[in-house]
Amino acid sequence: MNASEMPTWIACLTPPGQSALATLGLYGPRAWQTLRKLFRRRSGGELSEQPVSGRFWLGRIGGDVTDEVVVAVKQTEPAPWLEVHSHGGREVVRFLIELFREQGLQLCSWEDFLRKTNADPLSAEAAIALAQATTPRTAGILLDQQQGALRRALEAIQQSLERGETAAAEEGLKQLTHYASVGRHLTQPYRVVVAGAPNVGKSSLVNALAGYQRCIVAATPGTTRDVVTTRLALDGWLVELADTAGQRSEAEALEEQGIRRAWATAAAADLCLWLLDASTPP
Ligand SMILES: Nc1nc2c(ncn2[C@@H]2O[C@H](COP(=O)(O)OP(=O)(O)OP(=O)(O)O)[C@@H](O)[C@H]2O)c(=O)[nH]1
Ligand SMILES: [Mg+2]
Repeated sequence: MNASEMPTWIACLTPPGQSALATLGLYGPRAWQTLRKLFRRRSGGELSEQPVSGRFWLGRIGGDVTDEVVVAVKQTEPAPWLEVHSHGGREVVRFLIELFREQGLQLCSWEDFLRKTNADPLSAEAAIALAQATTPRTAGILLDQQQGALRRALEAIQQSLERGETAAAEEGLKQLTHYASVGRHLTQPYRVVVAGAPNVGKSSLVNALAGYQRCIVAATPGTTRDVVTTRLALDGWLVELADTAGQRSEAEALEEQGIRRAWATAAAADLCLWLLDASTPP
């Protein structure tokens, strides 16, 4: 499909709900002409016939009802890519999207919008993952990925192969494989299960690490029955701690259910901490 045949897309790039501002993205061959039709510059006069990359304007969009917006041209090639910064809130966003859809623009999700506007699919996926980053450390790594870190590593391996340097290529691939599981944890937490016999202090340890009383602590063995999870950042990485029921053989039916859940959670975990009471022999 050549550039003039492709559809023109619109997406809301900011989360739905209450906020002062919202941003709409427009991308495709008809984006600029449609904006020119609907937008009135505050200083008067028409927008130029062709978009100019890096320029922005203040004005209004609408008919009887209008919203004050800032429009920006992010890119002009291979097709115009624009942003409209409007007031926030579901209704203003809905009203603006409808105006553009009446002009033939097609609505897509913000994830698809990133995929359409990013020439490099790896960069698009990194930008989507960045929206889920929960710590400055993981956000920093994802920003680096979005700016092409993985692509550069793959290109370096390819160049080694083209030069016949198979050992260097193999080393590069080994490093990438090593980082694969780390990459998964940029958006998914490390799952750490705290397990052990009843009353050894599992819930107390989870509370100490969480910094608040997340779990019930009591002197009675068998206090924790269900799996209780807590998310926290350790050294800049997201960790989900799971407190579990104490493991013992002579448990009544309810406690036994908790023990089965504890085993299942431990089996799916990245790490299982088995806690022992240091004051009694194991
Ligand atoms: N002396 C001492 N007591 C502790 C320590 N950690 C926890 N306790 C006490 O040990 C008892 C049991 O603590 P919990 O944290 O509820 O133990 P648990 O392993 O979660 O117990 P269950 O949920 O019943 O399996 C409570 O009375 C705690 O105050 C510790 O490091 N030293
Ligand atoms: Mg407990």
